[in-house]
Amino acid sequence: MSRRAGAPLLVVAVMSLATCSGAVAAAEERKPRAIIHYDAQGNVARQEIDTSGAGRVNLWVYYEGGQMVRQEEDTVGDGKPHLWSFFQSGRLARQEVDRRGQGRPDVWYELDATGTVVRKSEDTTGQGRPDLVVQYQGGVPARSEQDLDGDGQPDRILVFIAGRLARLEEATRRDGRIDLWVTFDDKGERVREERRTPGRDAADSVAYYEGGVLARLEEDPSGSGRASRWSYFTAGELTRVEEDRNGDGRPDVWVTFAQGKRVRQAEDRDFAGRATVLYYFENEELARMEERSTGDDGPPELVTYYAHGQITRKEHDTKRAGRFDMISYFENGTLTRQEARTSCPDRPDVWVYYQDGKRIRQDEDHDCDGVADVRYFFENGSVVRREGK
Ligand SMILES: [Ca+2]
Ligand SMILES: [Ca+2]
Ligand SMILES: [Ca+2]
Repeated sequence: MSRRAGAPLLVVAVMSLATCSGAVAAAEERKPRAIIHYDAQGNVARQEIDTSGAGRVNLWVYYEGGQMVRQEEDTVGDGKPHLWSFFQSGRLARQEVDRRGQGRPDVWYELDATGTVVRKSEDTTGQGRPDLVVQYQGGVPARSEQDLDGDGQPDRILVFIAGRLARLEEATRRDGRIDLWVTFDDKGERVREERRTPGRDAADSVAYYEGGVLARLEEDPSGSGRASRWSYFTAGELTRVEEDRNGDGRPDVWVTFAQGKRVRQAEDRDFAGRATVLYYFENEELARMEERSTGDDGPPELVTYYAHGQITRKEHDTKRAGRFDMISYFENGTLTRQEARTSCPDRPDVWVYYQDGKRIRQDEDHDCDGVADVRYFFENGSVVRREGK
């Protein structure tokens, strides 16, 4: 039940959202040819049209009850349709596009009564089913959902405001449960990033960005429900870390970084609200430890020096008089010598020598002239000889 058309037919323009065929413009000049199929009632059932006069059908138009319901268009010239347009009551309602050339649609559009896209589904992986769904409002994206592991559950949700990305939600474990929330400013730059284990009330971490660059990170590494580590960044580089070790919400460890390396660590060991132990690092190796009962600003009572992980010297203010009255020297980490100020005002007057960690000799200056007057010799901890006055 078909007959050849005697004259070129009016070709219905395909409202292509995804492709621009140009077929309509070319149709008039190249003398399109069409075959019209009729149904039993004499209504047009189908048209097969060669819109470009290239000798090959590239547009198929289907009718039901005399009304156009579908167009199929070969947009690449291989004789097969790659764009499907569906009509309802004469208006374009849906379109499907074969972008990958697999002979089946991989992008699906839904349009509202004004011809504006309201929903786009896309098969981005060629699996044959959509993994990305974008909802539009006023012709611009409002929300998208993407299934990143092909299990049919969306793992990444994007929320757009006035067409620009405002928020990202993601199930980073790909189990369909959101555990990452990212917000963006009106320049599209990341401002806040929260990670939270599904089922937990409190965040595992919250990162704050300035100008799109990480500025502060708050973490709850122990899962206590409250942040206990705060990291601060300048121009994206870590400069300071504060930690709360006793869970009172206030930091008691302060770590300072320079060029990304730890240079100083202050600790409030007895949670008294002040740093009593300070570590200084050189090339990330411990170089000095200061202990001060009065806190960060007070004079240290004990300073210990280190080289390559071994103790080399200790300076001790045993009387808390504001000056070191006992200095201990170490070799290969073992105590070898001590100098003490006991009664002379401005110089040491007792010298103790050690071998294998044991005291072997003690010199004492009794008249403060800097010269020892008495020497004691030890064996196994006991005086065995005395020299001098
Ligand atoms: Ca998934
Ligand atoms: Ca604390
Ligand atoms: Ca003397």
